[in-house]
Amino acid sequence: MFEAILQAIQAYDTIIIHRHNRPDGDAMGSQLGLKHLILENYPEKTVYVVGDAPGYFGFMEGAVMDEIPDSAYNGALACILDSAAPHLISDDRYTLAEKTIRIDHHIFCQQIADVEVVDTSFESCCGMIAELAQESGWKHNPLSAKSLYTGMVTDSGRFRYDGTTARTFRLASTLMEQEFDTNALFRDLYADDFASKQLKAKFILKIQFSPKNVAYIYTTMEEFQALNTDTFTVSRAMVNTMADIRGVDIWVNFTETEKGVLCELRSSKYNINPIAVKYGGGGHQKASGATVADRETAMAMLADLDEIMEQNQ
Ligand SMILES: [Mn+2]
Repeated sequence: MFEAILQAIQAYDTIIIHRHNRPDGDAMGSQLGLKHLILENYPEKTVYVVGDAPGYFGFMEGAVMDEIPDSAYNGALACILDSAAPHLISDDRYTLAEKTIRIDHHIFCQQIADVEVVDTSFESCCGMIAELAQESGWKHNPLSAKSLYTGMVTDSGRFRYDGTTARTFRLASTLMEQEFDTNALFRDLYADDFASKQLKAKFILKIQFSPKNVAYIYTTMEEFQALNTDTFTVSRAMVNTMADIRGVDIWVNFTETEKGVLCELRSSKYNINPIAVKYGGGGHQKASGATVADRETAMAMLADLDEIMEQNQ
Protein backbone atom coordinates (compact mmCIF):
# COMPACT_ATOMS: atom_id res chain seq x y z
CA MET A 1 0.00 0.00 0.00
CA PHE A 2 2.80 2.42 0.89
CA GLU A 3 5.61 1.32 -1.52
CA ALA A 4 5.85 4.67 -3.33
CA ILE A 5 5.65 6.60 -0.04
CA LEU A 6 8.45 4.46 1.46
CA GLN A 7 10.61 4.93 -1.64
CA ALA A 8 10.21 8.70 -1.42
CA ILE A 9 11.09 8.76 2.29
CA GLN A 10 14.16 6.60 1.63
CA ALA A 11 15.27 8.78 -1.28
CA TYR A 12 15.36 12.15 0.53
CA ASP A 13 17.78 13.38 3.20
CA THR A 14 15.55 16.23 4.37
CA ILE A 15 11.88 15.59 5.11
CA ILE A 16 9.46 18.33 6.21
CA ILE A 17 6.19 17.16 7.71
CA HIS A 18 3.00 19.25 7.40
CA ARG A 19 -0.52 18.68 8.77
CA HIS A 20 -3.78 20.64 8.91
CA ASN A 21 -4.40 23.99 10.59
CA ARG A 22 -5.64 24.19 14.18
CA PRO A 23 -4.35 20.65 14.77
CA ASP A 24 -6.31 17.94 16.55
CA GLY A 25 -4.78 14.88 18.23
CA ASP A 26 -4.61 12.99 14.95
CA ALA A 27 -2.87 15.80 13.05
CA MET A 28 -0.29 16.28 15.81
CA GLY A 29 0.06 12.57 16.51
CA SER A 30 0.65 11.59 12.89
CA GLN A 31 3.09 14.47 12.37
CA LEU A 32 5.16 13.70 15.48
CA GLY A 33 4.78 9.94 15.13
CA LEU A 34 6.12 9.93 11.57
CA LYS A 35 8.98 12.23 12.58
CA HIS A 36 10.11 9.91 15.37
CA LEU A 37 9.72 6.84 13.17
CA ILE A 38 11.94 8.32 10.47
CA LEU A 39 14.56 9.44 13.00
CA GLU A 40 14.52 6.01 14.67
CA ASN A 41 14.92 4.09 11.43
CA TYR A 42 16.99 6.55 9.37
CA PRO A 43 19.04 8.43 11.98
CA GLU A 44 21.09 10.22 9.31
CA LYS A 45 18.05 12.05 7.90
CA THR A 46 16.93 15.56 8.90
CA VAL A 47 13.24 15.84 9.78
CA TYR A 48 11.31 19.05 10.47
CA VAL A 49 7.75 19.50 11.70
CA VAL A 50 6.01 22.75 10.71
CA GLY A 51 2.67 24.48 11.19
CA ASP A 52 0.64 26.65 13.53
CA ALA A 53 0.76 26.32 17.32
CA PRO A 54 -0.43 23.01 18.80
CA GLY A 55 -3.04 24.68 21.06
CA TYR A 56 -4.76 22.15 23.29
CA PHE A 57 -2.24 19.50 22.16
CA GLY A 58 0.73 21.46 23.45
CA PHE A 59 1.10 18.76 26.13
CA MET A 60 2.42 16.32 23.52
CA GLU A 61 6.17 15.75 23.67
CA GLY A 62 7.95 17.59 20.85
CA ALA A 63 4.85 19.63 20.03
CA VAL A 64 6.83 22.86 19.48
CA MET A 65 7.03 23.36 15.73
CA ASP A 66 10.32 23.98 13.90
CA GLU A 67 11.01 27.44 12.45
CA ILE A 68 12.71 26.87 9.12
CA PRO A 69 13.70 29.18 6.25
CA ASP A 70 12.28 28.73 2.73
CA SER A 71 15.69 27.41 1.66
CA ALA A 72 15.17 24.30 3.80
CA TYR A 73 12.73 23.14 1.11
CA ASN A 74 15.43 23.07 -1.59
CA GLY A 75 15.79 19.44 -2.67
CA ALA A 76 13.59 18.32 0.22
CA LEU A 77 10.59 16.01 0.50
CA ALA A 78 7.40 17.52 1.96
CA CYS A 79 4.98 15.13 3.59
CA ILE A 80 1.35 16.25 4.10
CA LEU A 81 -0.73 14.43 6.72
CA ASP A 82 -4.43 14.31 7.66
CA SER A 83 -5.40 17.09 5.20
CA ALA A 84 -8.06 16.84 2.49
CA ALA A 85 -7.62 20.22 0.76
CA PRO A 86 -4.77 22.71 0.14
CA HIS A 87 -6.37 25.54 2.14
CA LEU A 88 -6.45 23.31 5.23
CA ILE A 89 -2.69 22.63 5.20
CA SER A 90 -0.73 24.62 7.75
CA ASP A 91 2.28 26.41 6.13
CA ASP A 92 1.75 26.44 2.37
CA ARG A 93 5.50 26.25 1.64
CA TYR A 94 5.12 22.52 0.97
CA THR A 95 4.83 23.67 -2.65
CA LEU A 96 8.52 24.67 -2.52
CA ALA A 97 9.65 21.08 -1.93
CA GLU A 98 11.24 18.98 -4.69
CA LYS A 99 8.72 16.22 -4.13
CA THR A 100 5.50 15.93 -2.13
CA ILE A 101 3.71 12.96 -0.59
CA ARG A 102 0.36 12.82 1.22
CA ILE A 103 -1.22 10.35 3.62
CA ASP A 104 -4.85 10.99 4.59
CA HIS A 105 -8.04 9.29 5.73
CA HIS A 106 -10.57 12.00 4.79
CA ILE A 107 -12.87 11.73 1.79
CA PHE A 108 -10.80 12.41 -1.35
CA CYS A 109 -11.38 15.93 -2.74
CA GLN A 110 -8.46 16.54 -5.06
CA GLN A 111 -4.89 15.53 -5.75
CA ILE A 112 -2.46 17.70 -3.76
CA ALA A 113 0.84 15.81 -3.75
CA ASP A 114 2.97 13.87 -6.26
CA VAL A 115 2.36 10.61 -4.42
CA GLU A 116 -0.76 10.07 -2.35
CA VAL A 117 -2.33 7.36 -0.26
CA VAL A 118 -5.88 8.29 0.76
CA ASP A 119 -7.94 5.62 2.49
CA THR A 120 -11.19 6.48 4.30
CA SER A 121 -11.40 3.01 5.84
CA PHE A 122 -8.86 4.09 8.46
CA GLU A 123 -10.22 5.63 11.66
CA SER A 124 -7.21 7.96 11.86
CA CYS A 125 -4.19 9.18 9.93
CA CYS A 126 -2.15 7.83 12.86
CA GLY A 127 -3.52 4.38 12.05
CA MET A 128 -2.23 4.80 8.50
CA ILE A 129 1.23 5.77 9.79
CA ALA A 130 1.20 2.71 12.09
CA GLU A 131 0.34 0.59 9.04
CA LEU A 132 3.15 2.25 7.05
CA ALA A 133 5.57 1.42 9.88
CA GLN A 134 4.46 -2.18 10.00
CA GLU A 135 4.54 -2.63 6.24
CA SER A 136 8.02 -1.08 6.08
CA GLY A 137 9.40 -3.15 8.96
CA TRP A 138 10.22 0.03 10.87
CA LYS A 139 11.04 -0.05 14.56
CA HIS A 140 9.00 2.06 16.95
CA ASN A 141 10.27 3.90 20.00
CA PRO A 142 8.12 5.08 22.92
CA LEU A 143 7.72 8.56 21.41
CA SER A 144 6.54 7.40 18.00
CA ALA A 145 4.19 4.90 19.62
CA LYS A 146 2.70 7.37 22.11
CA SER A 147 2.22 10.04 19.43
CA LEU A 148 0.42 7.66 17.07
CA TYR A 149 -1.64 6.15 19.88
CA THR A 150 -2.81 9.66 20.84
CA GLY A 151 -4.27 10.25 17.38
CA MET A 152 -5.84 6.78 17.18
CA VAL A 153 -7.55 7.41 20.52
CA THR A 154 -8.82 10.91 19.70
CA ASP A 155 -9.97 10.30 16.09
CA SER A 156 -11.75 7.06 17.05
CA GLY A 157 -13.41 8.61 20.13
CA ARG A 158 -11.54 6.20 22.41
CA PHE A 159 -12.10 3.27 20.01
CA ARG A 160 -15.81 3.92 19.86
CA TYR A 161 -16.72 5.52 16.50
CA ASP A 162 -17.75 3.58 13.39
CA GLY A 163 -14.26 3.65 11.85
CA THR A 164 -12.90 1.43 14.64
CA THR A 165 -12.16 -2.04 13.26
CA ALA A 166 -10.15 -5.17 14.05
CA ARG A 167 -7.29 -3.52 12.15
CA THR A 168 -7.45 -0.50 14.48
CA PHE A 169 -6.81 -2.78 17.46
CA ARG A 170 -4.13 -4.80 15.64
CA LEU A 171 -2.22 -1.61 14.85
CA ALA A 172 -2.82 -0.16 18.33
CA SER A 173 -1.34 -3.35 19.78
CA THR A 174 1.88 -2.80 17.81
CA LEU A 175 2.11 0.60 19.55
CA MET A 176 1.31 -0.74 23.02
CA GLU A 177 4.41 -2.94 22.85
CA GLN A 178 6.38 0.24 23.58
CA GLU A 179 6.64 1.67 27.08
CA PHE A 180 4.46 4.72 27.50
CA ASP A 181 2.07 5.91 30.17
CA THR A 182 -1.51 5.68 28.92
CA ASN A 183 -2.88 6.96 32.25
CA ALA A 184 -0.88 10.16 31.86
CA LEU A 185 -2.08 10.46 28.27
CA PHE A 186 -5.74 10.11 29.25
CA ARG A 187 -5.32 12.68 32.03
CA ASP A 188 -3.83 15.13 29.53
CA LEU A 189 -6.59 14.45 27.03
CA TYR A 190 -9.66 14.41 29.25
CA ALA A 191 -9.06 16.32 32.46
CA ASP A 192 -11.40 19.34 32.55
CA ASP A 193 -11.12 22.74 34.25
CA PHE A 194 -13.50 23.19 37.17
CA ALA A 195 -15.07 26.21 35.43
CA SER A 196 -15.84 24.02 32.43
CA LYS A 197 -17.41 21.37 34.67
CA GLN A 198 -19.62 24.06 36.22
CA LEU A 199 -20.66 25.35 32.81
CA LYS A 200 -21.55 21.81 31.71
CA ALA A 201 -23.64 21.38 34.87
CA LYS A 202 -25.57 24.56 33.98
CA PHE A 203 -26.17 23.23 30.48
CA ILE A 204 -27.32 19.82 31.69
CA LEU A 205 -30.00 21.58 33.74
CA LYS A 206 -31.19 23.37 30.57
CA ILE A 207 -31.86 20.18 28.56
CA GLN A 208 -35.37 19.86 27.10
CA PHE A 209 -37.01 17.14 24.99
CA SER A 210 -39.10 17.23 21.82
CA PRO A 211 -42.23 15.04 21.57
CA LYS A 212 -40.19 12.15 20.08
CA ASN A 213 -37.35 12.56 22.57
CA VAL A 214 -34.81 14.63 20.64
CA ALA A 215 -32.80 16.34 23.38
CA TYR A 216 -32.10 20.04 22.91
CA ILE A 217 -30.69 23.08 24.65
CA TYR A 218 -31.73 26.56 23.60
CA THR A 219 -29.56 29.47 24.71
CA THR A 220 -31.01 32.92 24.06
CA MET A 221 -28.84 35.91 23.15
CA GLU A 222 -29.39 37.30 26.65
CA GLU A 223 -28.26 34.05 28.32
CA PHE A 224 -25.30 33.76 25.96
CA GLN A 225 -24.10 37.28 26.77
CA ALA A 226 -24.49 36.65 30.50
CA LEU A 227 -22.15 33.63 30.26
CA ASN A 228 -19.39 35.94 29.10
CA THR A 229 -17.62 33.35 26.95
CA ASP A 230 -17.12 32.59 23.25
CA THR A 231 -19.56 30.96 20.83
CA PHE A 232 -17.44 27.79 20.47
CA THR A 233 -17.56 27.13 24.22
CA VAL A 234 -21.33 27.52 24.37
CA SER A 235 -22.16 25.82 21.10
CA ARG A 236 -19.78 23.04 20.06
CA ALA A 237 -18.20 22.37 23.43
CA MET A 238 -21.59 21.97 25.15
CA VAL A 239 -23.51 19.85 22.64
CA ASN A 240 -22.25 16.59 24.08
CA THR A 241 -23.55 17.36 27.56
CA MET A 242 -26.58 15.68 25.94
CA ALA A 243 -24.65 12.60 24.72
CA ASP A 244 -25.25 9.18 26.23
CA ILE A 245 -28.68 9.86 27.72
CA ARG A 246 -30.56 6.55 27.66
CA GLY A 247 -33.41 6.71 25.13
CA VAL A 248 -31.99 9.77 23.34
CA ASP A 249 -30.62 9.05 19.86
CA ILE A 250 -30.50 12.62 18.50
CA TRP A 251 -29.55 15.84 20.25
CA VAL A 252 -29.05 19.44 19.15
CA ASN A 253 -27.62 22.56 20.77
CA PHE A 254 -29.05 25.95 19.69
CA THR A 255 -27.17 29.16 20.51
CA GLU A 256 -28.43 32.64 19.59
CA THR A 257 -25.58 34.87 18.40
CA GLU A 258 -25.25 38.03 16.35
CA LYS A 259 -24.73 35.87 13.25
CA GLY A 260 -27.92 33.87 13.83
CA VAL A 261 -28.78 30.72 15.74
CA LEU A 262 -25.88 28.24 15.77
CA CYS A 263 -27.12 24.66 15.55
CA GLU A 264 -24.93 21.71 16.54
CA LEU A 265 -26.57 18.40 15.63
CA ARG A 266 -25.47 15.00 16.90
CA SER A 267 -26.73 11.43 16.78
CA SER A 268 -25.51 8.12 18.12
CA LYS A 269 -27.61 6.21 15.60
CA TYR A 270 -29.03 8.16 12.63
CA ASN A 271 -27.75 10.22 9.72
CA ILE A 272 -28.69 13.78 10.67
CA ASN A 273 -26.48 15.37 7.99
CA PRO A 274 -29.32 15.91 5.45
CA ILE A 275 -31.14 18.08 8.02
CA ALA A 276 -28.04 20.24 8.50
CA VAL A 277 -27.65 20.49 4.72
CA LYS A 278 -31.33 21.45 4.32
CA TYR A 279 -30.64 24.46 6.56
CA GLY A 280 -27.44 25.46 4.75
CA GLY A 281 -24.95 23.59 6.93
CA GLY A 282 -22.97 20.38 6.66
CA GLY A 283 -20.53 18.03 8.33
CA HIS A 284 -20.64 14.31 8.98
CA GLN A 285 -23.41 11.71 9.19
CA LYS A 286 -23.60 11.77 12.98
CA ALA A 287 -22.13 15.21 13.71
CA SER A 288 -23.20 18.26 11.70
CA GLY A 289 -23.79 21.96 12.13
CA ALA A 290 -25.70 24.85 10.59
CA THR A 291 -26.51 28.49 11.31
CA VAL A 292 -30.14 29.55 10.90
CA ALA A 293 -31.79 32.97 10.93
CA ASP A 294 -34.02 32.81 14.00
CA ARG A 295 -35.66 30.77 16.74
CA GLU A 296 -38.59 29.85 14.50
CA THR A 297 -36.28 28.23 11.93
CA ALA A 298 -34.38 26.45 14.71
CA MET A 299 -37.65 24.99 15.96
CA ALA A 300 -38.50 23.88 12.39
CA MET A 301 -35.16 22.05 12.35
CA LEU A 302 -36.02 20.43 15.66
CA ALA A 303 -39.32 19.24 14.13
CA ASP A 304 -37.36 17.74 11.20
CA LEU A 305 -35.11 15.87 13.64
CA ASP A 306 -38.24 14.69 15.45
CA GLU A 307 -39.46 13.37 12.10
CA ILE A 308 -36.35 11.14 11.84
CA MET A 309 -37.24 9.65 15.24
CA GLU A 310 -40.84 9.18 14.12
CA GLN A 311 -39.79 7.37 10.93
CA ASN A 312 -37.56 5.00 12.86
CA GLN A 313 -40.08 3.99 15.48
MN1 LIG B 1 -7.71 12.66 11.29
